[in-house]
Amino acid sequence: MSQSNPATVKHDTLFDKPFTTPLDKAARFSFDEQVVACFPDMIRRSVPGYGQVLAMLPIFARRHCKYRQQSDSSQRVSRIYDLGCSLGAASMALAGEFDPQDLQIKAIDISPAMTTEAVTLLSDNYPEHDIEVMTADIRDVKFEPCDMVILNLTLQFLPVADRVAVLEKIYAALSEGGILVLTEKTHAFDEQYDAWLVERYYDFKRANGYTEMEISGKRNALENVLITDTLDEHHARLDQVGFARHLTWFQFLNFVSIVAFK
Ligand code: GEK
Repeated sequence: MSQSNPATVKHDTLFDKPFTTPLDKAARFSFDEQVVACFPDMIRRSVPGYGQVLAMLPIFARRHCKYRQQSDSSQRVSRIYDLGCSLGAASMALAGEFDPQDLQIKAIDISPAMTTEAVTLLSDNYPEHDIEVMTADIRDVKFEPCDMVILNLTLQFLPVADRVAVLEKIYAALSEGGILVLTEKTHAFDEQYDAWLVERYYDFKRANGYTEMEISGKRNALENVLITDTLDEHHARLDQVGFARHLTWFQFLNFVSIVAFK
């Protein structure tokens, strides 16, 4: 089994330059071939804490999925969903830390450009792992029983009205003792705090080499595509779908990650 670091596996990364001319500013953001080509570079430079969150996924999986294997005399394989998998970075982070026989990963994304590339990356790097990549809308997927679900920066792209239904399906599919890891961009309820967080987020992007035109182009393209909730709204929704315990385990500016326990 290949033991590559997920941050350095075979991504032929093009530099992220999708919003560099004034006309590009009008483009609505979509996960097409142009985005796929520069995606690993874009997400690392524009999501604070992206690498740290990915690195913790196998650590969480080891605690929660291993427990399930030991408590089950049939030694069944742990099943993990990676929803909105893009190029499969979360699946790769997991595969890199588990033996092939211990995990079954189901990676799903609505964008065929993403899943086509994810299949290549995952099969090149982890040919022996049981990783199924599916092109589907997670709102339509019927989930099988599972031990861990990863929603890494994906729920924010669903219409707000559809979020509860997806979380309800996830809750129903999770085994007792299983976890959901929900990572999202958020906004603060307080306008002044929000303004501070957003400004410091743009400073973060500037420090990572983005120009003013790229920052404003991306902001316009994501308008009405990426719709953030507040942290309180996320926790209220998790309560609503039945998770009795959920904890914000990570926050970096306006990006948060929550673990919800079933
Ligand atoms: C990572 N998790 O690298 N059904 C399935 N996929 C969807 C849907 C949907 N309804 N809507 C959007 N997507 C990844 C990063 S990126 C985050 C996730 C970002 C997919 C979309 O095609 C895209 O690949 C992904 O959600 C969001 O750990 O680009 O900021």
